[in-house]
Amino acid sequence: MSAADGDGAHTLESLEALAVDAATEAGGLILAMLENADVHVATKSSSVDVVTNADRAAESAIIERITRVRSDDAVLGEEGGHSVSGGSGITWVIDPIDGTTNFVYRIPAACVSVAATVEPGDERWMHIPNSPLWHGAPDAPVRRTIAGAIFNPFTNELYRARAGAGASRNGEQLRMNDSAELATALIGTGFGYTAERRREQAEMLLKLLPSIRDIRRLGSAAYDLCLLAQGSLDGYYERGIQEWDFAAGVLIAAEAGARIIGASQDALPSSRLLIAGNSAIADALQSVVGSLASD
Ligand code: LIP
Repeated sequence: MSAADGDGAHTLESLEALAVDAATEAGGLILAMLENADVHVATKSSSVDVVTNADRAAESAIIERITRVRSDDAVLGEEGGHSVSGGSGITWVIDPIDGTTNFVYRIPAACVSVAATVEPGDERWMHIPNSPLWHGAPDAPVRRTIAGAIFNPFTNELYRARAGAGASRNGEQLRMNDSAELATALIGTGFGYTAERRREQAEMLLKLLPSIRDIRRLGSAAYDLCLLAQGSLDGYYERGIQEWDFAAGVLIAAEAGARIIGASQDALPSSRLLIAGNSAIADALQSVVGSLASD
């Protein structure tokens, strides 16, 4: 069934509503666990790459909520939760807590991110409004987000979007800044968990910092992209984030007017490098840091 027909539009709305329900329910769960001192911390790729039982509980709750009503969909979760595709063409990309370090330190910049994505060539979804906003990674499938939600339970901020229908925060339509000057731009970014990755990111920062207003490192890519969408950042770039960190945020930012680009004119936004901003800022960021993002 094409998403362009009435049923298709209804389907987009239902996908967005399901993302909202799953993200807000999981946000309530993790906040309750934190308030009940029921959060236990472990590590993953390094001693500073943390994961908690709240991440895993939230991911399980999100997957159960989605597959209960859409059993044919596939799911990819940061903490390993997944469901094999039943042929619907939809893959849900989930970060149960984006900004886990902030969550553990009780810094109010941690979000639940839920995105419904499709892959190229699936006729059922090729008629969706808005320019194709494909993202991919050198070693991951190319996909496009068609509906998504990001919920910050600390601030009770719900960001939501579906392709072609704009983006909102708590019901207020969002429009990003149209400032064109990199020299006065406030730019968000983030850093990885290994020394090698951080050296690369520091090199990028060293090259960019003298040319901008300032950097903001909030610790959640999903939240960075929402702040861009609402005009609280003028641009964002990061090397090394995963699809679950950005899958919902790129749609929310794009529906608020952002361009989402990669390391070069012919590179998709991906874990190699993701850049977001209005056209002038995105191009300027790419010209400064793009060449430093090796494969
Ligand atoms: C985080 C990203 C952030 C990045 C952090 C971390 P996590 O995701 O959202 O932008 O700078 O290093 O990867 O690990 O908290 O889900």
